[in-house]
Amino acid sequence: MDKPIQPKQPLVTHIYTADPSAHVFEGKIYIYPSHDLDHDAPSNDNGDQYAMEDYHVLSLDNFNSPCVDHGEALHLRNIPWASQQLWAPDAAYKNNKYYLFFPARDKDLIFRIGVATSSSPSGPFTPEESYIPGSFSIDPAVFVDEDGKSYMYFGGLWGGQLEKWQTGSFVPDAEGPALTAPALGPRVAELSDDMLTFKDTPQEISIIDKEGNPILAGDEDRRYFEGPWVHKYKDTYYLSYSTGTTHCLVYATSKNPQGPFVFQGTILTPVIGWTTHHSIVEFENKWYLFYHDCSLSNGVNHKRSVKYAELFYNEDGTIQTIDPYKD
Ligand code: FUB
Repeated sequence: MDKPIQPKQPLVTHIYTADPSAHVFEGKIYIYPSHDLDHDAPSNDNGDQYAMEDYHVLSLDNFNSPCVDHGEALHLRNIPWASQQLWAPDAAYKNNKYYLFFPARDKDLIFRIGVATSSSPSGPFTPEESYIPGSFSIDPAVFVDEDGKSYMYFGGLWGGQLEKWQTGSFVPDAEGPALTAPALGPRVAELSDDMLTFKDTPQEISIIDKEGNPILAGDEDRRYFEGPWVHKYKDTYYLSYSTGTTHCLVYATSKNPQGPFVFQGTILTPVIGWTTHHSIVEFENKWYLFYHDCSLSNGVNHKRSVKYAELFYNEDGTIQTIDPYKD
């Protein structure tokens, strides 16, 4: 019989998995990861080595149970508008349906965000004919608020192409802002009731320090890079994300799901591997961080494995920093 999963250990070892988005659906924990390919192509800053072609959904009955791989839930070949690179996905439940949101490059090699639907949280998912109109860049994370409104947060620098959208259209040669200028923020868009389109043009989220000043592009310990996630704890919205070049998961808080968000601190110190990407979920009154590292592949950046750790809040709502390699 399969063994129960252990904290800070790979959830599965038969495939490489990354970018976990965890949700509680139908009383179980479902994890929507990227499925890293086991190839030996060279790496570059554009992320070409992240050449993923399909998604598998994982689930846990609870934290004492083995992890189930439900098999292929969606393949690139079945997505009419996409050409390559199925990067970090997320999922949501609404209207008695499950929605899988995912980034991929379109036929012009521009990253867009697509959606696919299923009657089951484990798929298979049927993609829409085209990507979400007005979508761009990578790393969609969908937060369904208590009032029923749904928001998609997205965006990533470098290979994620966010720098190229500063004017509102795609400018292939565009660079990021000067190091002394405000950093680019993730984007947020409210989703339509059918979850298939944006209600409005996506807006840039502002991340500020406790004095109200914008976090600057040169502040690599705090500025937004990629991998947004939003959760709510005691009436406060927490926006957490990767700092990319400094390899931390950090967070900022707000009383409004669209910000501005005030920078607070670090959730996870660097893992083995270049990327760090996560989700935060409540299950049976405890909170958990799902994340990935490259320990199983001995440090190969594009061969990652999803793990989890329990997450603790302090009395004032701040999050205790997790060291991925300490018990
Ligand atoms: O998995 C490909 C990319 O790596 C994701 O979209 C980023 O967040 C980073 O984890």
